Amino acid sequence: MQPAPAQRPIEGGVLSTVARRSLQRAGLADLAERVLAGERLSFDDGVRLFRTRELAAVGALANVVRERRHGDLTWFNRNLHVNATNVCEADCIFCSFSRLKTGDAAAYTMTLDEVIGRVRAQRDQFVTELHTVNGLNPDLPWSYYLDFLHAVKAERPDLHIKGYTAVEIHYFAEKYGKTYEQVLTELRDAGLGSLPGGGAEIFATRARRKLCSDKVDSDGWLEVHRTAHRLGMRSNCTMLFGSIETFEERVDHILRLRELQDETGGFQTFIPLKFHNENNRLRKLPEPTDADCLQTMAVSRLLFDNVAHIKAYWPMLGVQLAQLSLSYGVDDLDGTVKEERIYHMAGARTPQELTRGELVGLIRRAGRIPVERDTLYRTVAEA
Ligand code: V47
Repeated sequence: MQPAPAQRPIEGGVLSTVARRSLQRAGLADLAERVLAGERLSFDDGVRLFRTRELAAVGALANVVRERRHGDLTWFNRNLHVNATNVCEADCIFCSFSRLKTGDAAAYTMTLDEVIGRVRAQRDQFVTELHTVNGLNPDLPWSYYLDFLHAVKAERPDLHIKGYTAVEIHYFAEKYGKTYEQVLTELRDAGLGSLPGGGAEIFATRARRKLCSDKVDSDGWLEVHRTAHRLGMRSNCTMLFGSIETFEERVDHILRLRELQDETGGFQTFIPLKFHNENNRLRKLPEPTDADCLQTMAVSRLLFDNVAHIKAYWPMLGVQLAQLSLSYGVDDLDGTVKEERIYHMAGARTPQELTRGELVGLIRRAGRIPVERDTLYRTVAEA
């Protein structure tokens, strides 16, 4: 595994007296001292941080950790999403994108010509990443995925392809009779650069059974990423929060990821994904509040002492909340995200894309320094 790209050395962030007082009021002074001393937080600490109502104090503490790591630097990239098929065998109750059979009215599977048409349409755009995730489509041959990668790379050799969640990798292994290592090696040799963090949802068995009983289990999800890291590929990790899980299950999820990161060091960023309730079977559940979203970002920053970045995915969080989260532990806003479908089918009201100038403006107005990065967090340009 290549070492993570070097970060610029940064002056440490400082906790204000006001924040210290509210942490004391919340009974979190001991925990804050341990954070400031650089100590690792425990499961119980994580639960306390989720339970407290002192959001501003938790946010301030997370901000200190963020500033110690990154100062004001805030990352984004220019990326394009391609969801090549929404036909899916899995039955995740939170999903608004799939649960379709080929031939159903809203089902689609792109031909390679359509995929290339999309990539070609970006010919004059400075896009550095193609992010592709798909349904688990039983009607496609293995060659579809390899041809997809070869064709995109032939059209745009400079594009980094971040694609296929651990759920898809597991599905490919079962369906085409391969090991995780074989699947990943063949995809990598065809042009895959890294894995996105999707499909993790919530690892705890109780919640996972309810949310997505028929896709890869937690150990399988973690094993796919362990294998990718062993092969020298980097990946991201996510948590779907704000549906039916408890605070304990959120902390358990984060700590399982932290444990794997201790072992491999291959995760680049953690992305808490806000649950959306439209067009799926959880429509009666309220979505998490803005306060819960900010607290989840902050607690994630505090618990993940070994993952460099915390990302706010603006299409699901909302542009303004994503901007605000830059003071709650977040240091990355994903990217321009052209043509996202998964969240927009679940009711996200965010725009279909942000321009580079809009992202730069959002970051600057939050008092931070925008840095355009590539998928592997190498600086493309300081904006
Ligand atoms: O795995 C689907 C989530 C994920 C809903 O790695 C939902 O850089 C909330 O993983 N409400 C896919 N969440 C998206 C994803 C991702 C996004 C951005 C960046 C990266 C990265 C990865 O979306 C799924 C699932 O957890 N999801 N439906 C919903 N209704």
